Amino acid sequence: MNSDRLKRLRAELERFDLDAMLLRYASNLRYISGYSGSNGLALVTRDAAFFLTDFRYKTQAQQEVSQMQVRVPVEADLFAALAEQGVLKASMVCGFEGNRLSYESYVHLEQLFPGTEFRDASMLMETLASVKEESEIRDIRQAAAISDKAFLELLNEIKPGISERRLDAKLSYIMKSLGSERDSFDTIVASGVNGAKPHHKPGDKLLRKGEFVTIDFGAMVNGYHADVTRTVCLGNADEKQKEIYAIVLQAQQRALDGIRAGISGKEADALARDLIAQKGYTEYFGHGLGHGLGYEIHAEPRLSPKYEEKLQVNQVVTVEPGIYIPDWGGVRIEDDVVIKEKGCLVLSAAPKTLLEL
Ligand SMILES: [Mn+2]
Repeated sequence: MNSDRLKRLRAELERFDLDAMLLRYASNLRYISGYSGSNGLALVTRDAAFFLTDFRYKTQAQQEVSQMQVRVPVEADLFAALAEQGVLKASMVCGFEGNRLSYESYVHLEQLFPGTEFRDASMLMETLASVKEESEIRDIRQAAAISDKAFLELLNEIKPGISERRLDAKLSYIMKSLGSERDSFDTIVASGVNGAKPHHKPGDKLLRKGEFVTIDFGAMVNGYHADVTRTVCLGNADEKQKEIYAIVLQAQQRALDGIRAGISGKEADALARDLIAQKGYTEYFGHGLGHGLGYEIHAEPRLSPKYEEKLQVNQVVTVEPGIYIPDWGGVRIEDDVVIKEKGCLVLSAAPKTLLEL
């Protein structure tokens, strides 16, 4: 685990005017402590750091957590166990993950720590994790490389008569065979008219000749996600399919060429959105151009019309324009990129010329 992260978190505590930060969410715990189990709690103050978990994860926590005092209380309620430690005092202002912690847990905290002020600091962790270290970029690059390879293998399986669900299962098998820890998220396989639904759930529908198939998938390496989408055609594409595919590809290329540190998420989004609008399909591109990724599949920063913040060097984002036409189908093309000062580095490399299988 990179020792710098705890230091950076403490700098953020100062910036957010907090005395402590309470972490309960798995991705955040992993980021700060190195712990990759499912149940844990960390409290980081300006000069101390405690990690609590239960008996099941005792050995794992001792192996993975560095730079924090590890406690494995008999008490199963980790909030109550934290109270017994006496480190979170009534005079303190403590940040918590307002976007992750349940309401029930929040109420419980207020009861256990009367006097302590709990303040939503969701953005603190999001901001901290959005700029990637070299080792993190290496893991995402590796996850993207496995995804690319898996896609090429999968091409042999994409033929008329196979169901979306079966294709999903085969892709998962191939990715794991190539070293993926698990699927980054539930793979989307959307064929024919189903392609009009950006987040279609693969079902029993069989693929047919003449249809587009959109596959949105990703491998995982050391907890880091890849998120890649390709759309292919079964047999020869017709004129309309060629037109839509070319627009999406051109929009994506325009974004890849223009994204760099210093422009806002909104400006990045507009690179692709303006082109799709010029071609007359503005209402058929109803989602943002992309999102950050790391231990989380959807994270800061966002590339969307509402995101005014500037992109920073070494943030990793997806670039995924799409056009979705009801009762017709859709096309999405998605790559993962690292933002650099003068441009961006594309991590995924599966072919993007229109494949007619
Ligand atoms: Mn995505």
